[in-house]
Amino acid sequence: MQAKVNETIIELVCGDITEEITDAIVNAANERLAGGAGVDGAIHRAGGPSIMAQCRQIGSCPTGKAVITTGGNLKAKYVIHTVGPIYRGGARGEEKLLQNAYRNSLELARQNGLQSISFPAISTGVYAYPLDEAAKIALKTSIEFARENNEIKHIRHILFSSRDYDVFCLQLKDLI
Ligand code: AR6
Repeated sequence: MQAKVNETIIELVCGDITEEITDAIVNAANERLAGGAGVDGAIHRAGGPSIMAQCRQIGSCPTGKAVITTGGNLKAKYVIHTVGPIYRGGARGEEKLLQNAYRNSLELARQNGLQSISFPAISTGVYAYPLDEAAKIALKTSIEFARENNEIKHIRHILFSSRDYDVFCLQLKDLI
């Protein structure tokens, strides 16, 4: 499913983010940039050791912020590593932090002259963010960014299961 917002196509896809050919893919990392399970593990495995070497140089990334490395062996030229919040009930600023993770990743892509970016469903795995709420924040932030900026032409949200894809589709229909 896709929607056009000004000059930007926002697209939902069911698939594996390591296969993406966008300028950047986004990693759902941890603050230590230490690698881990889930999409983080998959990106480092597919991208090879040069990505971790750059992460070590950078050192860390606070929750809600984003940093950029090259894409190593991936088809994408860059990996933007962001850190979503750990969900602890919703009253600890999680919504704002998740919004910041998307927003700062998009901003970093724009600053680097990138035109296309692929996101996983940040925080919805190990970090346990409820999927429908996380989907709404992800898509609202993408739509807002596309309304305010026209440099990024393609924002893709890559969902790892058909259930996640269906939840994102429902939220996108609600928002456009
Ligand atoms: N392509 C697309 N999406 C994927 C892939 C893939 N190859 N693999 C998993 N997902 P998670 P988080 C989905 O746990 O919740 C790590 O250990 C997955 O199904 O990867 O932000 C980090 O080091 C889920 O929908 O990230 C951190 O410590 C989504 O990606 C912590 O987990 C996010 O799940 C971050 O937790």
